[in-house]
Amino acid sequence: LRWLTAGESHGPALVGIIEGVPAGVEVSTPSIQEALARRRLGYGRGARMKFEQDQVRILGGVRHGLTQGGPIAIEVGNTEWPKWEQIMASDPVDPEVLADQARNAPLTRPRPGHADFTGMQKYGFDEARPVLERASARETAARVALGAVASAFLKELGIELVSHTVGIAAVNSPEGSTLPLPADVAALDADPMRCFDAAVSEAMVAEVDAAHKEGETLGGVVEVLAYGLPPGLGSYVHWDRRLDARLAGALMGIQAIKGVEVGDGFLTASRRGSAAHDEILQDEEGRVIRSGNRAGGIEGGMSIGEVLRVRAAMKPIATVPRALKTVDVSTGEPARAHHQRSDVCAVPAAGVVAEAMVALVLAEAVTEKFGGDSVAETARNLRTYLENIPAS
Ligand code: EPS
Repeated sequence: LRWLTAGESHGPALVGIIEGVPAGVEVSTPSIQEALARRRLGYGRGARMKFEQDQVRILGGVRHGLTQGGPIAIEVGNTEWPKWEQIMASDPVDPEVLADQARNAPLTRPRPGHADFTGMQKYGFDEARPVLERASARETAARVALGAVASAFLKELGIELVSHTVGIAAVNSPEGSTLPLPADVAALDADPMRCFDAAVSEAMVAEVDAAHKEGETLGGVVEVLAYGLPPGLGSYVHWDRRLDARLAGALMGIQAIKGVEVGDGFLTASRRGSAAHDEILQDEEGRVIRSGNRAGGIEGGMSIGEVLRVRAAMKPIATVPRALKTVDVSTGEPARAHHQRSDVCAVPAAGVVAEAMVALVLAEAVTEKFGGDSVAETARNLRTYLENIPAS
């Protein structure tokens, strides 16, 4: 499986291409549109989330609602494009036309914490527009569209994903809280913070309101759970085949993510060995069970057949209304970072993006292990494998 996205934040569209998805997976424009709508959820987003629409067009790889085995191309059009048609035009534009556009003013006061400054140095730009256009988390819309395809494939194999917010700034769900199940997704999507605990969610909303009033932005922690994974996805035989390594890389590849944890992660480091691991036991019928899931569903770089549990920590958004100190690169003088508008907090959306990234990694691991040119063949291979592995 391989995939790629292209496009800019204020360009005409984002495009995603995914290759290696077997034939016969149910995918349709409404199903992708629905996935994208979930990314727009969450209390604390800025005005842009309201007026801008994601317009989905499947350009290839799907026929009459089913994948065909070839590369799948999805366009996520941006309804705001007419406002940016000249500024973001692919072809040269008359400089006089551009000079009239306030939106085109050079962005010479890079934001600390953003790709702005180093991106300008690296690519040789004299202002930050070209950097932020591609660095923008708007690009995650294309990933969510591709993630929807990966999730649909996984679902046909009985693998279902859930994402939720577990922390906003210092407001956290208590350790060991009940995990949401696939049946809880609708309730999570209906919660303003996509948090499973109503009281914690309320405190999170209050935290966002307080930050908004003070011109601040907030980060937080999201968790992704995968139910129904067979044991043996990924491998211990080489570092880059480890499922946890691949998940960590994928999650760190989301804009603004600064930390990733598998299972109890950092907490496990503070425990003694006897309290850190999930003991292997047998139930009354002799089936192997675990005493818990502190490992988060992965041991030795492989899924173990328990619920997968990974977390990602997002830093506060770099476009801080209470603008931070920077240097104006056009004058070399100290200045305040540019700021027009921003989200206070995009953590609930980051959960949906993290879910898409986990789906893409798992879909890849599944195709590696079970192959199959049609989803029926993949399912058959999975079934045969499960029937033949030692259960105890
Ligand atoms: C983003 C900044 C904001 C977000 C944008 C990502 O855009 P702007 O600076 O134009 O207000 O709204 O996210 C989206 C448009 C989206 O669809 O998620 C950033 O700097 O990453």
